[in-house]
Amino acid sequence: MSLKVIAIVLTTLFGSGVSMCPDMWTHRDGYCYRYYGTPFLNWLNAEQHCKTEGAHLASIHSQAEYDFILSLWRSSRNEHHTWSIYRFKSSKSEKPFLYIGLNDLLVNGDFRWTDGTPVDFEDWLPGNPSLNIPEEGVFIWDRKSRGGLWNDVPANSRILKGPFVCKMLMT
Ligand SMILES: [Ca+2]
Ligand SMILES: [Ca+2]
Repeated sequence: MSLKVIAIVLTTLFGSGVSMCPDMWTHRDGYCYRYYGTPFLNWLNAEQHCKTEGAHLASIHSQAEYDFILSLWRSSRNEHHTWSIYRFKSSKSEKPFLYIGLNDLLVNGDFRWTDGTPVDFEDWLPGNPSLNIPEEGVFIWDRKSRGGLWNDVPANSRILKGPFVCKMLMT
């Protein structure tokens, strides 16, 4: 057997025992993540979609995890060349966005992650969250900004349908 074949056999035998994330999911630090570039969904339906996979929309707890999710998203959307479809229209520019699990559905202004983990990291776009209008679900808005990138938007929007990232505990 060549070294390559041996490596493949070893990966087949032992590889699955190392990473217990399902196919299409990426492991990081005990969790599995999956970027969904399709279907495009609003925040509520995106969370529902994650739940059917045994996951939730991703929570973010550190700059390192944030960077990981941003790179997962950017590499995936560039690969598939689909990202221009879901650009978020504003008066000045169109920029892509990505839904994450932060929301204040229960109490306006009281933001929580759908996976129940504590809110210990935030990156709000200047002027957000928008507490005077009904906005409950958060996306990362990938635009050049002097502040952060997170924007709360209507969770059940008929217009703001886009990609999202799910996260679950590695089993
Ligand atoms: Ca709100
Ligand atoms: Ca907002």
